[in-house]
Amino acid sequence: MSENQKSRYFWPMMFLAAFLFGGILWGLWMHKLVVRTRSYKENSFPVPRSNPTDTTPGSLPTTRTNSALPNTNGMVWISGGTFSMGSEDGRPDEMPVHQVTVDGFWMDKTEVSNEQFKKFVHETGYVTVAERPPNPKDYPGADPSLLVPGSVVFSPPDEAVPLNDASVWWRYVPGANWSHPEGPDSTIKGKEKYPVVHVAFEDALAYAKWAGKGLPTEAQWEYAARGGLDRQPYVWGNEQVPNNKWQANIWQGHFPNENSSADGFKGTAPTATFAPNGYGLYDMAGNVWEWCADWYRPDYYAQSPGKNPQGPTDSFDPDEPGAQKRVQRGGSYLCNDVYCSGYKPGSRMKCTPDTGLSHSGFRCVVSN
Ligand SMILES: [Ca+2]
Ligand SMILES: [Ca+2]
Repeated sequence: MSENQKSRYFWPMMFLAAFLFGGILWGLWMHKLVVRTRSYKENSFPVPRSNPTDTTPGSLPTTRTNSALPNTNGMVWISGGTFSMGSEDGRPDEMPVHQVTVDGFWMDKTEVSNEQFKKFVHETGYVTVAERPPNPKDYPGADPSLLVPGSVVFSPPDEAVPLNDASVWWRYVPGANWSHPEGPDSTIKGKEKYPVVHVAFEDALAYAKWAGKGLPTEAQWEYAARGGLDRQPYVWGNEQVPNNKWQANIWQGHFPNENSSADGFKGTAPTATFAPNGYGLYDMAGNVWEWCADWYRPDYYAQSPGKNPQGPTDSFDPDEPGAQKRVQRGGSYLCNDVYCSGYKPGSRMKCTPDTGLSHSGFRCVVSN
């Protein structure tokens, strides 16, 4: 190549080299960008990639699960942290107070409402436990004429009664269920924002799966209920009725025959009527009980792991040794300090999974 030719091709060659070098740099930059975006997506709030395909026996066919990803509208992000779980002055199953760490999770701001549950039922055709005929095998010796669909409704006596026999104020009502809470002649019309009731554990689980969510562990529930307060007796602080204003829908008066409804509500209240706790969650005290995912054991706190406890692997209730029970939390409109302090954040309740009462509801979470 002559000197002239070299000179003629110098600048085109330089442009070509610069172009190729620039292309390589651009490729590397794009690769880094893609890797960084992927990493961000994977490490930020976990969105389940698909809905659960398993179903509750005898309830949801697989073709009826919701194809939508969980919708976190109406939920609050609860940042992870460590808290003192249990209480020093409660019942023995609330002890020992122990340190528990939970990862962050989303939680419904409110109890699941009638209108939310109705949407689930309409989309899936789900039939709740209370709407199914009881299986005679589960009730040996029972009068077959009594084995009809129904649920247990609070039916207060007119006079004061001893508090050692709950059957005096609970009554099995044929035809009572989530859409007919007091019995076949009752309705939820006009009660769309009220919490759904008569929900058995498997009903709550079926709803949660449909929504792409889950039920809270007992530790998640208590951590959330405390709203950032440390070892306080109430979810709002240490005074039961600050400024003479009731902070939750519980019971005032002599239980179970006198309900003064000083808090404004004789039965359930619309969700989010009372002020939220420190995390923006409503009705973590009172209104309706809320199912948790855990089995119940009174001795669990003595052996519970310190991080994200999932509950014991089996259930035991010394009050009813033959029955397997799940945990419920938060108390209901039937709680008062004489009979039931279940509305306090450390208080624990247990219930057989097939039991839905006129004060049993739930809320959901989305966990990692
Ligand atoms: Ca009340
Ligand atoms: Ca509640």
